[in-house]
Amino acid sequence: MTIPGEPGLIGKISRKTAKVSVVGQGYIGLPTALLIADSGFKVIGYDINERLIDLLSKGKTPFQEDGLEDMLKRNLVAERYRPTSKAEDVKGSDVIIIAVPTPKSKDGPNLSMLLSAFDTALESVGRGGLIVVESTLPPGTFDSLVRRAERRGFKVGVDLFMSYCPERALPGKLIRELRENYRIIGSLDRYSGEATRLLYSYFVEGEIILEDVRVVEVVKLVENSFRDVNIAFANEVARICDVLGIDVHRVIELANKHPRVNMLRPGVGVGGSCLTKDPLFLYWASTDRGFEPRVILESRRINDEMPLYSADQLIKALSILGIKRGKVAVLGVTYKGNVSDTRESPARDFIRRLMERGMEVVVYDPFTEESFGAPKAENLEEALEGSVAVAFLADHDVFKYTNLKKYREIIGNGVAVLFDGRMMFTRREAEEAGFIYVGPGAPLRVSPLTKKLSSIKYKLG
Ligand code: SAJ
Repeated sequence: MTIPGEPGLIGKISRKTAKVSVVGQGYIGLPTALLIADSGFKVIGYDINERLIDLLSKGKTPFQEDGLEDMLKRNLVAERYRPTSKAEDVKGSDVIIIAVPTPKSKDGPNLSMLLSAFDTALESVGRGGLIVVESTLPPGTFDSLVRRAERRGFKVGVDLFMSYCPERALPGKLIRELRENYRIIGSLDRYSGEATRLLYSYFVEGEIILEDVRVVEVVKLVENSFRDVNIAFANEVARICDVLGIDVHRVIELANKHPRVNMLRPGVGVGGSCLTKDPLFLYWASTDRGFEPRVILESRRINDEMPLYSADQLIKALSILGIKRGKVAVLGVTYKGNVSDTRESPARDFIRRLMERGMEVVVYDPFTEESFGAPKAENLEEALEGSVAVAFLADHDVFKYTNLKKYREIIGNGVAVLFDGRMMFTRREAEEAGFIYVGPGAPLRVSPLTKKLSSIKYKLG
């Protein structure tokens, strides 16, 4: 099947003469297109967003990922990658990869972008070509895409090949994980799977496994549900520790010494476009077929409650310290550290609640312009000066590897609470710098050390 002289699709892929197009130039489509271009193919990067295409044509990426901009520049110069918003440029492609978002709506998945991208692919793919879906699919969707293609007159497995190869790379480490992770490919026929495997083998260093497509649909959702459920457990333990008045840090540290325990980190909440919807795709698919999952749904609820719970925890701590109003410096509003993505970020609800309760919120985040309705500080100093609390919501390295004493000095005199939304510091570190430490699973405690190191008089009770 992988003989270079073979006249069909596999032959073209093995000779690298196949015309490859990637529909959707976002978080996954762009790096995937560039990796394929890097491996020697000519790649069309198609997106309906003209402003994005404009930006890419100038060699600029809309988000930050290590190595991405260099890859873009070098493939533009080598004319191996061409961004376009014209659907006719995709026409006659031998391979079309679909990497558009499949978001959730209120009661179910929203497949409108996927279906429109799929229709573009059907209109554009050459005879005997391959359509690979990278977008996350709810169970049963691949089958309905096959039927959609057949309604348009294609014979899947004969004159059109189709596969599902869900992306599973971690934002923040995208290029590395797209290269190194193992991939699973689902298809109904062997040729589709083998053609996809061959194409991906040019840039994937990890193992490539062919599997029943129905299994692949579920695996992708189970992976993200597993992570979401495990974070929910950590968040639940954090809330237990809060009411018991003990530190979750130490509990997790010690529990994780057990050979079969590996707890994740509690925090201000779970954001991003993946964990906030994939578990629900699984929940909806199962509920529709007669079994209503409980752990998955409850975990989503627990994680969704964390931003407001966290904001209330900070407000309560300040109120115990006698502070009803004041400036809160929110550091980091992206959904996690070292990324510029703010989709579904817990910072949104956290900031809204603080502002509703009369706090003066100022945001500082070197990764994004977003500030969720709060004023933005030009720099760290401006954010910190005169604040009563500093809330770390995204664990960017610039914050994590910082000198907390410097932060405390910039704040100036008065009570300064450090709200640790991402378990970035220990209580001791914060207290040694002169902060009062609080966070999910880190209840308010004004220790003798804080009292000694700080010049202020606490009004307790
Ligand atoms: N988070 C915690 N505690 C933790 C770990 C994460 O609160 O211990 C939070 C993060 O701060 C963030 C959210 O969870 O708000 C999600 O972050 P993440 O790093 O766990 O995952 P994502 O959403 O960036 O990427 C996930 C990954 N899935 C898994 O690890 C199983 C990635 O591999 C997938 O490719 C991606 O979803 C996707 O696109 O589906």
